[in-house]
Amino acid sequence: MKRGIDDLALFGGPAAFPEPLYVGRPSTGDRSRFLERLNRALDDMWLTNGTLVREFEDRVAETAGVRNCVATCNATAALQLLYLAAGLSGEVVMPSMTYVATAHAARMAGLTPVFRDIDPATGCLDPREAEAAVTPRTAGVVGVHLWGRPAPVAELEEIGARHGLRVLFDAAHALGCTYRGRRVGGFGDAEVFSFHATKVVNSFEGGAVVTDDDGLAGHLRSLRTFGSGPGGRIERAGTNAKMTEAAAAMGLTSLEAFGEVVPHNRENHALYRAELRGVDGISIVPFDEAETSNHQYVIARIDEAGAGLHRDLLMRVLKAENVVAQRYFSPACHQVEPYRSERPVELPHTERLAEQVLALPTGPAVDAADVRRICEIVRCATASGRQVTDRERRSADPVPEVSVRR
Ligand code: T4K
Repeated sequence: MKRGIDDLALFGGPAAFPEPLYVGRPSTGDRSRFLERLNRALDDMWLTNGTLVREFEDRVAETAGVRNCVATCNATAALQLLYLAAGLSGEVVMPSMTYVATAHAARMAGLTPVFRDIDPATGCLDPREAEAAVTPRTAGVVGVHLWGRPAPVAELEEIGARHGLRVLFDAAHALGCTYRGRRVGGFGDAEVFSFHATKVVNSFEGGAVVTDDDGLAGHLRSLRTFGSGPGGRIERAGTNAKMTEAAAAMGLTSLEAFGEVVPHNRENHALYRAELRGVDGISIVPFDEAETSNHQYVIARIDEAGAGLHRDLLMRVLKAENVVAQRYFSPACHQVEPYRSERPVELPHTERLAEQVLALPTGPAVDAADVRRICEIVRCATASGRQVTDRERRSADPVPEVSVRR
């Protein structure tokens, strides 16, 4: 029990967990099914360019309700290929409140990311901000379904139509989520999923572009595979961004577990909200009850004025207890290099959110008892937030100089 701040591990109390509890423990599914698939690839001596990747692409397309899925080695590569295949040049407008991969992929494709502010109510790109950033140099708009909460799809699609822009979505967090009852995957020109180990469905590393545009999908397949076309003929410059058979074996197995993981995540999310309801300065970012979400992230907002301690200090309090929280996403993209130096911009809503967010552990490796314990630590730390802040500050202060009388 954490009754007072002396019980906190940061100040010498026993850690709440004997082993670290992480955000983003992989959902690996039924190991025997995975090994069966891996053995098949080994028996066939077919380790890449094989049937497991094609099967995985079919399953992902089915899950997202789209015609085409082009699987890649990771989502950053998928984004980069999409920017290229969409024929963009010049500027792309995007939120800064995202993982830096959204921006870096554009930059690596020769584009200039133009960051605009979020709607503080949703954390997603504010469409009015996005439209105000459109200039003759703008080639596209990128929406990000932050933490699985859908971007303002209709508004961004309208902006695209009004200005003749490509509209793309970074759906790295949003497999299985819906927008106005429709599954994420078929919006804009194309969307990109991530299957990184920490995602709700993982393929060790992996990503995919999904789209209903057959021409765009063909172009993406070619770019992913050395620029090759039908019969393996090289028809353009391309790269090697393929997914391996081992990755697809994990992807398929993890996808089979998806149906069980989501309700578990939903329960964890609801429990966090219930346990932290009414705690000053702490709120858990909610999901729209009218939509389906995969609930893969539990995002707490820590308002220092109410909680008495800063998000970073709460993170250290938790870390001492073996609870490894993550700042998804802080700093925001416009606050890091090269963007910070090259195109300084002030985005007050983004900066405020980035200062407050903390992703808490959830997923198949985290159960209700873990969530209750984590919330107990948060309640204990925030009940005496100012004392925790003062005590930590004192312990971090250099030893005061002793004046010596001569
Ligand atoms: N767009 C968005 C909006 C994204 O969030 C991302 C990636 C992308 C695009 C690009 O997707 P990918 O190219 O990665 O497919 C992570 C991931 O590397 C990254 O995929 C993810 N988003 C981002 C939000 O988080 P880190 O540096 O926080 O992850 P890492 O590897 O330190 O793992 C976090 C925690 O997860 C660890 O403390 C422990 C646990 N973990 C991690 C791994 C890899 C495990 O328990 N097992 C594992 O195997 O970036």
